[in-house]
Amino acid sequence: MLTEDPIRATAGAPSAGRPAAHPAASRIQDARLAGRIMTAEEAAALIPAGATVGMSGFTGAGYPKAVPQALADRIAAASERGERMRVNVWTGASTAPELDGVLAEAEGIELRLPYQSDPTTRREINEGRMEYLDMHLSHVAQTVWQGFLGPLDIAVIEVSGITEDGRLIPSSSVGNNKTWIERADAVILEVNSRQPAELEGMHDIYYGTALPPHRTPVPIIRPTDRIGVPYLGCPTEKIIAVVPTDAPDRNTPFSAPDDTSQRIAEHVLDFLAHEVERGRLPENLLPLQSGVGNVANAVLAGLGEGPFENLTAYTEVIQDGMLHLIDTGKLVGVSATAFSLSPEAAEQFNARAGEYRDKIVLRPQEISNHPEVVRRLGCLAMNGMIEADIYGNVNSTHVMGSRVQNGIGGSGDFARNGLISFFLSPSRAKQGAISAIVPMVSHVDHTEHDVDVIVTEQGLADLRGLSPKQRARRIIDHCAHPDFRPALQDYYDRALHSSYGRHTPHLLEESLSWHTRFMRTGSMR
Ligand code: 0RQ
Repeated sequence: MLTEDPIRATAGAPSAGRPAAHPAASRIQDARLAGRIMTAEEAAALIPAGATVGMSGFTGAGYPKAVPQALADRIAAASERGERMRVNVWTGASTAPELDGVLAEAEGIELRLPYQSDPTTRREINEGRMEYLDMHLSHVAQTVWQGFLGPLDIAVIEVSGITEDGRLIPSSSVGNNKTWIERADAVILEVNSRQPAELEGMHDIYYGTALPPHRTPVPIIRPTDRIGVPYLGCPTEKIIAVVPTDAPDRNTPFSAPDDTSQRIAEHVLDFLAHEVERGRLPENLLPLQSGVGNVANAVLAGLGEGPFENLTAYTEVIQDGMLHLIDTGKLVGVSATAFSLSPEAAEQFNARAGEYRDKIVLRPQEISNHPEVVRRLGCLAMNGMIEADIYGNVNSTHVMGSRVQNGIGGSGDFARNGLISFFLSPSRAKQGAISAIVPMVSHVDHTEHDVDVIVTEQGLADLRGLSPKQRARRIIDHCAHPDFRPALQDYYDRALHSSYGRHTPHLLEESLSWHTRFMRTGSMR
């Protein structure tokens, strides 16, 4: 949790004389842009009602920290006057209370994309007051370039500095910033002096993307290959405001892995060791992709204790576990698009950012998650899920088929294209009332064709090379919780004998009854 209100404490000083004293002022080296310093309120006033705004930010890192609050204040003031003001908000991924939270609270977002994890935003979406477009994170830039999402009016981008010749030093995430800057009619920059100056040189911004038929291969052969430049470019005339800030990223506290996460991690580590033994994976494995959250961190912590050396990662986010693996020398290189650290890990990173520079590359999310590169490198994709069904279809996004939790994020980019796609989850949710293994998922994000390995604390089901009926037996036996296993077995046995077809046996009148029972009684049992 933040201990101070970063917006009030650090937003740019009033334009009447004080900006030069702001700690971020020395980060604005370009004299032309120093002349455009203004307050967050002045900058927010440049965003018209109904605008589409592309904001920086990815998993709580590198999002603008002052302008969204000022915009939310404007929206709230308009509402008090009886006027309705709303904007469309595009980001890299999830942001923070100071962006999604305040704008959602003000009911100021008409449409949001592509990934969020903010409770207020989630409430607004699920109560039908906000439109939400959930997309594969690697697809966002090309969809924007194709024009399906309409024009982008303004980009609001956090950077960690501006060089003398106007190049932008990216912040703790890259996300879609390159695309937002290129596509927006006007750009507002927040220059955040709290981001370590040593971030300079860590980024790799690739300017070689194009739409078909002009696309050429993305020339990444090893996870940390650098194929671009360390700076974002933006024509100076496009920049209409520069707002100095001095505020930390929202960093989610990290709790030590619980028993369930640890058991899931143990199953994954045993499996990886087995794959090495069988000669199917090299001793240093293949580039790791790991989702966010405690289970992912537990797997990374387990790797820290395990026998694997010289590991690499080609992933979206760098969380605590990855930093720790770098510190222990086990992880020799990471490609990502953002950090997602606890306050303690962020402090440690900020103090020693320079030491990490040759081991970490931060890229635009269309490259960090690029299907071509993920397939070439053979990533080991490990993501969380809401539920899986007995045939291996996975729901990552919707509770009871209709309430969105967060979004698909990058899980699909990696699950479909990685060499081995793992989905990890406790076998039960909500104090045991819900089974994560169900007869039929209530929403499909990853089909049976994209899911190789399902892991719960009960065990691991390796589904590679198995037919639907073989998969069902393995998932029920290895992954279901004993409280639900007999009922799953019973469903499968009856389906086997009275299903319309015997290839993927189902009892359609019953297949979603576990979910309807939960909605009716509060339990799937
Ligand atoms: O709800 O917060 O109300 O307690 O879902 O569940 O167990 O804390 O697990 O934080 O790892 O999230 C799939 C959401 C899992 C995540 C998901 C409820 C549960 C809890 C969270 P509460 P946990 P996690 C890289 C990859 C998609 C994006 C992705 C996710 C809450 O992993 O968003 O993979 N994945 N990106 O109680 C009802 C069930 C449930 C359930 C869990 N079966 N039914 N509720 N919950 N299972 C990162 C990015 O792309 C940026």
